[in-house]
Amino acid sequence: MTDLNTLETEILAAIGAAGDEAALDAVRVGALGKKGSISERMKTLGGMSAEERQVMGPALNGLKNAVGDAIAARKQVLKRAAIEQRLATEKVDVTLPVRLSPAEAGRIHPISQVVDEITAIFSDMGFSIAEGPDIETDYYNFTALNFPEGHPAREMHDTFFFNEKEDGERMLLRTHTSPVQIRTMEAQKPPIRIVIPGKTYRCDSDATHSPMFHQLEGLVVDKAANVANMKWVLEEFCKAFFEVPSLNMRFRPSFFPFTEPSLEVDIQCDRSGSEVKFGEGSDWMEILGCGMVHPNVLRSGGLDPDEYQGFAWGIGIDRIAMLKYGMPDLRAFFDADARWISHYGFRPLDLPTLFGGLSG
Ligand code: 2NL
Repeated sequence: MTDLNTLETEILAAIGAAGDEAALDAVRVGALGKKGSISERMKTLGGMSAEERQVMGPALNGLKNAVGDAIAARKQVLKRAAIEQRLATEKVDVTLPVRLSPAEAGRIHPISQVVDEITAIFSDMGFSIAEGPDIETDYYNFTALNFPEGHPAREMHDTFFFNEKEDGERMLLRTHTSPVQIRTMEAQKPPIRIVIPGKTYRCDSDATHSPMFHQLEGLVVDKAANVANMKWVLEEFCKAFFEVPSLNMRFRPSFFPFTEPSLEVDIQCDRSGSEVKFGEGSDWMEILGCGMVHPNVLRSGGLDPDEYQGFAWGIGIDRIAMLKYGMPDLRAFFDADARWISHYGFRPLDLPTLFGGLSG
């Protein structure tokens, strides 16, 4: 009997120590399974004397029931503990904001946004969008645009050249988007009304210059396209882009090899506050360059300057994106920093249109 008491104490201690249902089941098998400690003792009842059996039978049965009850009770405790544990760890905070899908969380880069805004404005005026290769020939980048061989303006562009090819020709990274206009004039007859957004390259790098930058040029060629038409187009563009109802502009004489006359355009602004405001104030800011297409450039495009004339302009996209959206450092555009893009980026489904608003 003391043997049974010891066994009971041991088994009940093991039940109390079982930390999960698997451990508890191992204790059950060890005691009540086919070869369990209690079952093995049950098997010895047959070989006992009748008197012995009368004592040991009820004692073993009692032990078996006590162990069975203790296991059942412990099982309940463990089950409840497992549920409590899951409730604690799998708790869902229903007050948290819904996590956005990747498509909704993605952001449009301010440069793409500004290109979309500008092309929306010019599309509305009847312009088409044209594109061309980033890697160009010297002819399309310079010669066709009235940069004579050996002219200092070629040096001013800080061009990235590739190694000479076998035939001695040197390809380059276009320094402006103007080669696309030459290719368009070669390929289609006037009237031409195109805008050309794209990447451009010059060997220059500091807080306000990046070796890869973005330009948007425009070209109109027709029998009577003139400076007054150009001023109207550019004024309408500036009002639409800066989202102001009226704007004073100033045209100053300048020089570009591909235009004659050449003009630089300033727009009225107010710099007295912490940010620049457009359409008001007494300051001026340079915004773009433009001019009447040089007769030599029309000839390069296969057009007779006695029959056709045109105007063109070029805008630095990066600079006007910084101006419109108050971004202080050009280099952040190309850092690929997810925190920057989530702050300055635009929602992908808010496409800029003139009827729905450009910048939302
Ligand atoms: C600027 C000035 C300009 C053009 C670009 C152009 C192209 C052809 C013919 C004539 Cl094919 N002109 N483009 C004209 C005037 C100015 O850009 O300061 N851009 C940032």
